[in-house]
Amino acid sequence: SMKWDEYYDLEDIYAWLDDLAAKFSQVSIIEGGTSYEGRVIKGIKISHGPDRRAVFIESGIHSREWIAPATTNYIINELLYSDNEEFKAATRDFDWYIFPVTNPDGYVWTHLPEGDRFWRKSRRPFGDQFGVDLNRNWNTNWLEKSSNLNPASNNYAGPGPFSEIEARSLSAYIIDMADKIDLYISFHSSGQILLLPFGNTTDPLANYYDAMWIGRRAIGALAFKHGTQYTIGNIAEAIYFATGTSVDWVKERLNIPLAYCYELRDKGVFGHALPPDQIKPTGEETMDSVIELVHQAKRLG
Ligand code: 0X9
Ligand code: ZN
Repeated sequence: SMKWDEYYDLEDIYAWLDDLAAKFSQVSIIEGGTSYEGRVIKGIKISHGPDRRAVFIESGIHSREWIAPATTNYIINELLYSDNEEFKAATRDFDWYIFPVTNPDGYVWTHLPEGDRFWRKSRRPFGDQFGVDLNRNWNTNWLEKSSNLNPASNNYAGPGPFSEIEARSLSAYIIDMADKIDLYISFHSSGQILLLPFGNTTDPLANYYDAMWIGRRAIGALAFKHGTQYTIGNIAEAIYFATGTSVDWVKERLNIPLAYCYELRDKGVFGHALPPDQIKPTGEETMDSVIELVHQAKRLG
């Protein structure tokens, strides 16, 4: 089982997911595709019965944002082990599709001694450069904002939309079950911001006011636990214009009712080097906000 006082490498996370699938009849291993270096994008499905609507969670598309997979793992653990009646109801009421590490090659590279702790992209070589920003590679307004065609850049969008096997195969997985998804969550760090689509325009999405109202409730629930303050807004108004992102793609192409991207802790102190003693409080507060999102998804559904 996981302790919440350290960050785990890919091997340990995948072994833990395998253990859960062996232990719980409601848990099965799912595969969101393969990485350039041949690793499985491994996830779990939690299902307490047929014909349920779904919650979809992905994290780790930016490999240096270690708190994102750690928080996803914390949520998985709560869904399966918590005695909290609200958490148990949320686990039972939906099918959960959860991929903690959607950029496994990058994540491994951030853990290797000869690697780079602050590597953001995938690891596919382009000449003497490496990697695509996998959160610029989705087929939605590709290459328009905070993106470029320079493989040396941290925002290299790739040679074309869905040119990268990680984004392409995960998107294919999502398409196959899209009509089940009521709530889609992408975890990133940092900045303590809850983001709504879209990143290409400040114009409000169709259900902007509902999504903002629900998001405000979620960051209220989050703050209640440890006092952590989040801001909220669409990607373009809350941070910067960015296109080719997963959340924009699920909203624009698949019309998922509720789609959010969290920029987790912190706000300008440690950034991606968030100390491990913040894993547990980040997990706790984020779980509370996810439960609020699930309540609202259920009310809408
Ligand atoms: O620039 C990004 O890709 C994200 N910020 S980060 O500092 N984590 O790199 C924000 C983009 C909006 N997020 C999603 N659409 N998922
Ligand atoms: Zn990120």
